[in-house]
Amino acid sequence: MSPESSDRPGRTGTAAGLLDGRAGTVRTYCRLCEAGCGTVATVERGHLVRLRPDHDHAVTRGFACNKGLRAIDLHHDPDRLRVPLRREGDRFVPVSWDEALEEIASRLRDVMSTHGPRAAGIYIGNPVAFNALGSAASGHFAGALGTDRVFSAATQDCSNKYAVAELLYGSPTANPIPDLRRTELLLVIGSNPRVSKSSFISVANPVVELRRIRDRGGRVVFVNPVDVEPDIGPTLQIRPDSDPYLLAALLHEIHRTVGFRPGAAQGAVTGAAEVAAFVAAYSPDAVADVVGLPAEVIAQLARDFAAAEAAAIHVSTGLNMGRQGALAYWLVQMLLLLTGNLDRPGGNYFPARGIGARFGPVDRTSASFHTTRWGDFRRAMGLLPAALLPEFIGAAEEPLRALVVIAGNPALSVGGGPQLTESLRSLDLLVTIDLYRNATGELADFVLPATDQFERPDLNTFVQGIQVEPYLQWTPAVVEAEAQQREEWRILGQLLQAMGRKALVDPAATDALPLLFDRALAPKGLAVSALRAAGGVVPLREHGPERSRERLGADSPLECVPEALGSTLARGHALFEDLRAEEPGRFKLITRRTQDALNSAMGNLPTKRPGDWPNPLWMNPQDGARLGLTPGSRASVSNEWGALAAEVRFDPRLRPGVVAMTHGFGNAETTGMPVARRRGGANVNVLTPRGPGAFDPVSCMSQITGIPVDVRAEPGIAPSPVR
Ligand SMILES: Nc1nc2c(c(=O)[nH]1)N[C@H]1C(S)=C(S)[C@@H](COP(=O)(O)OP(=O)(O)OC[C@H]3O[C@@H](n4cnc5c(=O)[nH]c(N)nc54)[C@H](O)[C@@H]3O)O[C@H]1N2
Ligand SMILES: Nc1nc2c(c(=O)[nH]1)N[C@H]1C(S)=C(S)[C@@H](COP(=O)(O)OP(=O)(O)OC[C@H]3O[C@@H](n4cnc5c(=O)[nH]c(N)nc54)[C@H](O)[C@@H]3O)O[C@H]1N2
Ligand code: SF4
Ligand SMILES: [Mo]
Repeated sequence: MSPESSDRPGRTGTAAGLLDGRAGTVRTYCRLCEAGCGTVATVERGHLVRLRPDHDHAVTRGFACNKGLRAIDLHHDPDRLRVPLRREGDRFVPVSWDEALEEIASRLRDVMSTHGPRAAGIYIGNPVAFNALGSAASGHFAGALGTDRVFSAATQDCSNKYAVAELLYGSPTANPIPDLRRTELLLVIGSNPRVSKSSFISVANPVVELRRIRDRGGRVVFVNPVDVEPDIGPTLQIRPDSDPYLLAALLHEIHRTVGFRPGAAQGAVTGAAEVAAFVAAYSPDAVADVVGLPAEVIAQLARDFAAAEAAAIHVSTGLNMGRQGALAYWLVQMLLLLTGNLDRPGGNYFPARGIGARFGPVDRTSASFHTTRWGDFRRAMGLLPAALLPEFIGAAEEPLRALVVIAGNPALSVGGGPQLTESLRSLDLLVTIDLYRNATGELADFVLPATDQFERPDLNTFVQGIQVEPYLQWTPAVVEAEAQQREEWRILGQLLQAMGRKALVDPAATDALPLLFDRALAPKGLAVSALRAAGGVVPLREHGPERSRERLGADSPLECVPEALGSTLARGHALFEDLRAEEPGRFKLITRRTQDALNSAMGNLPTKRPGDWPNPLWMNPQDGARLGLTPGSRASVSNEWGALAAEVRFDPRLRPGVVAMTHGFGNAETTGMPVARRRGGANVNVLTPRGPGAFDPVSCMSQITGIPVDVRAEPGIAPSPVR
């Protein structure tokens, strides 16, 4: 049978019959980032021909970025996967779905019957978050296999938030967002909203929101090694990976001057004295050198924060990805809580949500840590540290032998470089489910073609609880898959069935969304059919921030220092001494995103300047001059973990001593993405710490920013793209 012959199951929720009067257009929304911008797709004869912003969208109001609108190019990329592929030696050959599913199921069964269910695991990539059915099915898949070996991109970007939210507020997804529309003073820590639109806050045009704060007389202060938005507000150009100590000093100074004053709205709070005891050592003077900011500036910010009628904080990956993302995020919560800015208009609050947060019993004791041969850690959302992937694969006892990667690219997104590549290659079975045969797929035994955002019905579940203007949105599949691509939930369900296990939803189901989500929507008096009848978008009744924690259903009283955080605080004290003892001259490598990239996912799209090195090493011109480097010249960057060569670019907005690179590149071996392969670029994660000690034990978050590196002029190393 030709693998191109269509054997896809019947599907509904497609756009047929939904083309809404304006002939041939379908209202949908972008699933590339958390802004979730409404879009309108034009369909002609079953093909997607145009994508534009949805000007009639009640919330996103016609905003969409260049990257989101290029999702149509991803959709049409001729290098996209069309059929299942099986490795045969060095080649990938097309196979039928039946053959692929049967063989994968049989090999998984073999591995698990010989070595136990924990020999199998999954890695859940970032795009799964924007895929309601795919998310539910991925979690279910691991459970149905009986394995707890679950890895995810979340330990590269946000598991510190999950961990702290769970310990403080009772649910990993209870993360209070800043009240942008009412705040007087907003701290934006470790985020570049212009480029990334940020994370853990969902708003279509964050730069405009921030500008409005300034325009109505409020203040926005950035904390970032890069002067990110000079026109909107000043940046405290902090030394990378030192955020916890700036936050501790703010609390120290507030405690010393006006005292801690939790607001009445927060209900009972216990443990404030323990917070005071933790921050006692961190006066602005004591931290000034470590954070690289003058003590007076820190003290002034503390006074301003305490005096503001309402102050709020937004933190993102620049803070999450340091060595102590959980400590820093906990200090942020303490700063909000102990100045009365949690649950207050203009402060941070828990927005209304169309689907409730999950509260379960939380073990807040130190007994909730797992003891392993690679150190103790606590699993937020059940995740294992991705920084330990090679350790799990190479373990002497109970090694991981089979891995299913769902919409992810750990080979480039996780620290490890060649060592990680080799261990992924050494697996008995590696399966990827993706739009491309990406760098990870290149190492796989099977590569399975997934539908993209235009080829599946969906519900904006992931952004519930982080939206500035809360709403639910349903979208139909805009078009049917042109070749044999299938939805992740169907693939995972079919695999389970082939193994004689129960799928989450029958993979033959024609309308899975209501089966899975109607019950969750019922408390709001909604159902998928109601969203559909309303044209897709249903704004939720606007709730003010007052008593938002209570409304969320969180348990009280709020305990500031759950026992499980004890070791995090102790580690914080120890790492302060480490930072003080650090040799001063060494560069720190930080993260950086660019307008036209989305992690590694858009790397195969042609660019305007194809000859350009896609991820240069950015540095302050002063540093460049000191090292004898000029824009366009070549540098080598190295540390104990690895080395790479890159082209140099200058950016005076960077703090001297700090260099920055974008991740997601380094596709020299990725034959499945020929355009990305020709573009070149280096995998910055060869420099990222990995293994024991390279993650935050309370959250399993990897350290990805603030990495010590040596930088040298290297005229001998050619960074030019492979041809
Ligand atoms: N050095 C460094 N490393 C980083 C970061 C950093 O800033 N610096 N950032 C980190 C962050 S924030 C994240 S989120 C992780 C990302 O980590 P990953 O999720 O592992 O990597 P991505 O590059 O996002 O890969 C996503 C893959 O999903 C595929 N895909 C896209 N849409 C779909 C779909 O609908 N279905 C399926 N099945 N596949 C799809 C894409 O083709 C791509 O191959 O990387 C992290 N790594
Ligand atoms: N164009 C584009 N948009 C994206 C993505 C993309 O790859 N490209 N990725 C999406 C994803 S998966 C995510 S998670 C979000 C992330 O959204 P953001 O978290 O806003 O990500 P970045 O733009 O990388 O901004 C991080 C900022 O932290 C700063 N920083 C680095 N190290 C430190 C530090 O130690 N301390 C402090 N205080 N700051 C530091 C960096 O200079 C940078 O300005 O973006 C999403 N949107
Ligand atoms: S901001 Fe994010 S959600 Fe909006 S169009 Fe761009 S990528 Fe898509
Ligand atoms: Mo991310």
